[in-house]
Amino acid sequence: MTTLTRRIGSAQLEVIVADITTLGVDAIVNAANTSLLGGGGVDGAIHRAAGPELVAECRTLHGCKTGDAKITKGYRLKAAHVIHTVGPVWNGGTHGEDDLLASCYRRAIELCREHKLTSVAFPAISTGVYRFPAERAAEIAVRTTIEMLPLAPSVARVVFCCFSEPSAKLHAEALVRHSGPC
Ligand code: AR6
Repeated sequence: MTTLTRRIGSAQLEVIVADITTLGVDAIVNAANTSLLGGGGVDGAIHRAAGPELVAECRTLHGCKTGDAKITKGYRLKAAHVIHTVGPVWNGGTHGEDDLLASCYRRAIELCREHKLTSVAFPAISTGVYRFPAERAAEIAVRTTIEMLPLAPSVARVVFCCFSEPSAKLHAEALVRHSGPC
């Protein structure tokens, strides 16, 4: 199984294959929709594991724009917080999809900085129901995260929590490209 750990500056970046709802990090990121009221995929799994208090808090947030992110508590999750972000629906790549996906990672890490969080786990945002090509998404995820780290010194650990071996391989390859082979 592909797992990889790289140190970049003072932060550790990891690629793992896991169910993100099981991770004991300060925040897990949710690949939500603009309503923030739940859905399928990782969104459904996070809401199921967090319990009904999560959707109750989400109702107070009045949705979220594509490319933006909002934070809630984690309720019954091991993670203390959930950062809900809304990735773009893939529509051929000429509708700003790359920038919107990068914005999800940027806004999530900005929230980590604002809330002084030290560890955060990302799913492969937009690569499921929203059909963003997996390799292109992994490159954007890793590159944007690494670009943001100097601006978020509280963040000591970032986990790319993949749900399949092929997804982990793509994230590991991107991490090696951006951090060197050893
Ligand atoms: N842990 C980690 N990753 C997961 C998990 C899990 N438990 N479950 C799925 N994934 P998707 P999107 C992976 O479809 O493409 C929802 O209905 C999955 O394999 O969850 O951003 C929302 O409400 C894929 O790699 O999110 C929106 O309407 C990745 O998570 C819409 O789907 C993202 O797949 C968002 O679509």
